[in-house]
Amino acid sequence: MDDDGQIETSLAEIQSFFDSAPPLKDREGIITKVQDFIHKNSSSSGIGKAARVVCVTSGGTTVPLEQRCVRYIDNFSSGRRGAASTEYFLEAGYSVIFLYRSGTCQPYCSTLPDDPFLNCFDASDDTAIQVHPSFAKEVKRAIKENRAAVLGGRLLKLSFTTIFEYLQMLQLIATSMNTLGPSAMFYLAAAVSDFYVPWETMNVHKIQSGSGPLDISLAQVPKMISALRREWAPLTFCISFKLETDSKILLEKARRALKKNKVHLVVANELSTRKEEVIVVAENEEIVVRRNQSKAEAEVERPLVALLVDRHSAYIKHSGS
Ligand code: 9Z3
Repeated sequence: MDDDGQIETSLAEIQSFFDSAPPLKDREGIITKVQDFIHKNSSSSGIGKAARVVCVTSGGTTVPLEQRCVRYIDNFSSGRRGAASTEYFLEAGYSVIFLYRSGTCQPYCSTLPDDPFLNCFDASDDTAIQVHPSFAKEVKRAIKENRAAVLGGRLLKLSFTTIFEYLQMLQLIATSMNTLGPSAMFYLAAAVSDFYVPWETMNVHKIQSGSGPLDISLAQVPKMISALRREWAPLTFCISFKLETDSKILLEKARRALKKNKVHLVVANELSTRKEEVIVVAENEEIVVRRNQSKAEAEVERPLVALLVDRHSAYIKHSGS
């Protein structure tokens, strides 16, 4: 047991999770995209200058209850934090692998309405569709910035839905990113399921409701952050997030996660105040980061990413690369 009262995750448990997971669709295609992206970014950085690449994870993972899934358990996350942070990392000169839950917030889209296709465009003229003037600035910015980042080879977007897809993709991204050494960073903002139904014990077909209350047993998802740190990408700079709803236990849990998983920093946040402030927990200090409250549109991710970029620079310097 560790000091969180949890049983320490063994590599055997992790292997058995992956062995029993349904195969990742288009695994080879994803590997090629990731490797090409990393290769392109490491060779374009110039002699003696290490490319900075960050993997931002974003959104919540689902736990299917049936193999032909009709019902699932979800983890809360709008993906707003991951999408906004991606914009600030790109602005700071990083290349970003944005590993996001399908259907959640996207970079450069936060100022658009939920259904931009219907609200931003005007089709009253029969010959052409036009952007509604009140959204022209936002739409232009989203298209321009997104296109520049994706076509410029600095933003790779990969989507997941289930916990199985997320962890398989994270593993393959991590092992590839380790080749970049200390100049690679993980920013693990996705809300990851703690419990799941193992694939082999899962109903194949839709669970029938005729037989009374549903009784399902959930297994614990092996703690993959420590595998990422120890096995998959030990050379990289790693930041995890700790989310709680009870502010009284938040810091203690974040400190334990820092120690247990041996990550470099833990960003602690409480659900109801997560857009206002976060606390960055390091080994010897805890830094409160707040959004600039004098500006309505200011986001906490701007000062947060600035602080993390600074800490990452110190890590790179210290590692001698
Ligand atoms: C976070 O704590 C993120 O900051 C939020 C962002 C999910 C709260 P939104 O997407 O919210 O902007 O709506 N992410 C990590 C949550 C998590 O599952 N952490 C695990 C834990 O707390 C560790 S991996 O135990």
